Amino acid sequence: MTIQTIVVPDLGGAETVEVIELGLSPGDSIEVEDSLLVLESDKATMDIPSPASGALVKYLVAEGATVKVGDAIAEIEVTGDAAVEAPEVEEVEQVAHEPVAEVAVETVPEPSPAGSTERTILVPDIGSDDKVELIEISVAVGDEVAEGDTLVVLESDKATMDVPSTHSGKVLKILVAEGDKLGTGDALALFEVTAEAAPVAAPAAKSEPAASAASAAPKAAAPAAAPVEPAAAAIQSAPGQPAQPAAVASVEPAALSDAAQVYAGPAVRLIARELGVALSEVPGSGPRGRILKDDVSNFVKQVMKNKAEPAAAVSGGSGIPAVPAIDFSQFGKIEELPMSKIQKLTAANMQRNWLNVPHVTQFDDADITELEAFRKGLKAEGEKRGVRVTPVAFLIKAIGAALEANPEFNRSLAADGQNLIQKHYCHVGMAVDTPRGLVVPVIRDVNEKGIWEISAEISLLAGKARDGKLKPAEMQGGCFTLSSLGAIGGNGFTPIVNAPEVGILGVSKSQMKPVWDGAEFVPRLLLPMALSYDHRAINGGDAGRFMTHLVKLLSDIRYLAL
Ligand code: CAO
Repeated sequence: MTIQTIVVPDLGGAETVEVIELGLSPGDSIEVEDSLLVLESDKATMDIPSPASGALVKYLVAEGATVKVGDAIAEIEVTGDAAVEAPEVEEVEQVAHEPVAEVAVETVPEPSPAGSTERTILVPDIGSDDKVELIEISVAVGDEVAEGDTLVVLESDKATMDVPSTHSGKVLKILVAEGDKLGTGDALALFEVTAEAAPVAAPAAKSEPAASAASAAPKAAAPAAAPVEPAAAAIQSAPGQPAQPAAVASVEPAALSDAAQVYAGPAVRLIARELGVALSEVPGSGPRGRILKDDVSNFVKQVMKNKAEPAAAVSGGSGIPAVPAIDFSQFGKIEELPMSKIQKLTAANMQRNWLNVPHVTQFDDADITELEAFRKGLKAEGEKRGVRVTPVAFLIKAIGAALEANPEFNRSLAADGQNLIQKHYCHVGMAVDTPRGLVVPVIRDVNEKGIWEISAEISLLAGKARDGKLKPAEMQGGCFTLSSLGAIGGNGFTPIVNAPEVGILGVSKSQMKPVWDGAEFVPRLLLPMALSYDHRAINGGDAGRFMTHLVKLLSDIRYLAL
């Protein structure tokens, strides 16, 4: 039995790296080249593969530890003939890093009749004779590309490389397709380069001969190593970390596809491709949101489960036939009005909530005769305080109390569709009708506030909403929504639940109506209310109790003081 200690290999410039993924458990068997652990410098993510077959004895470091060249990181028990002798540094170096190159893009000038310079952009020296796969073309014909913008993304089985442009100019022709296997010197694209950028041709392959397999990957991250700076490859830059300036920082997010933007190592990308998983849809649980192998397998499990149990999934609603497009001009004069951003968001949210939430709406009237008499009595004091008290303030106060007494309504379905999140705070959203569309500012901690304070916040938030001055934070965190059309009119309506909340109260215009008191009809002011709820989280009984409680609070506001 040979125990071999694995040490941090030559990092080619980076002084220290962080241990970001320990993928095995002691005793796990491992084959040559299987990833032992993942290290990350501020520029590159590196799988450290095993130099031999065997089993992991133990890791000598923890996730998050900072290590440097030569530090011992793991022990493996080597089996059979595959035992590798010390010194391990060299052994590990030889297998640890895929040659991912100082990717200096070589260009070939072409004669141009128009006087502009056409250049063919070639795959740079990738430090290996092996072909690597082109997984992403980040530009299109006709694009004006700035120097440093990513042209394509290449991927070997160990590393992903952004290949940036050494020139500013216009893409005349793309000479490759996604999935192509490319090697050093293969033509990538034809450019019409702009005058000032033309001289930057970088025969990097010649001035910096192909790096050895042992050192190429880390060096790709070291600015000093690349003879033509903008051409250096950005390998898997971590979100939130300083990326290689010329390679990634200048790339507009829209110019990169999901594949290039996600934060995942090469091994994870390989698995994702094999399984047909779009990494952009996979939530990463690693440091700084890095996507781990487990994240991919959990994602696949969840997708399979959702297929098997569609009713349990929180999202869905696919497979519904689209409404056919119609040319309305055949019926008369029309004009096309652009939707505001808020209108588009509202449309998307409403459709999502309507499709995903099994709605039930329950109706009742609250007798607000006394409430209104009391509210009107507050008018003089309100004027002194500069606060206008409308029925909405009482409704929000009553909703807070009803949520506290009926905690089922202060929940959300967890994203897995298997759990409920009980909230122990009480923030109520208020739908506000604005010229740009519907917005829902949130009044926080309503149970800790009185009618004056709530009234002042209603005025403030409704004003900000109408002026388009609401901050995103002021529209987040709602537990339940109130939609009041009382000032506008109507007998009733069925509001759509503002998921992931599970309930919404729609209030219409109060009206004097004759009410039988057991002896005679008496005139009472009745407020029509409609409570829509998510029947996955709320039962009819819960809703009945919530509504009855609300009616009681509004019909006799002394209960609000209890
Ligand atoms: N019945 C009768 N009168 C009512 C009432 C009701 N249910 N609710 C409010 N009113 C009265 C108020 O008392 C006020 O009259 P007074 O000044 O005489 O007291 C008047 O209507 C105007 O009230 P308001 O609308 O200015 O103020 P508010 O606090 O009642 O409402 C807000 C604030 C933001 C809820 C409201 O302005 C608004 O935007 N409502 C629309 C919400 C909406 O669009 N919902 C639909 C969403 S789903 O598409």
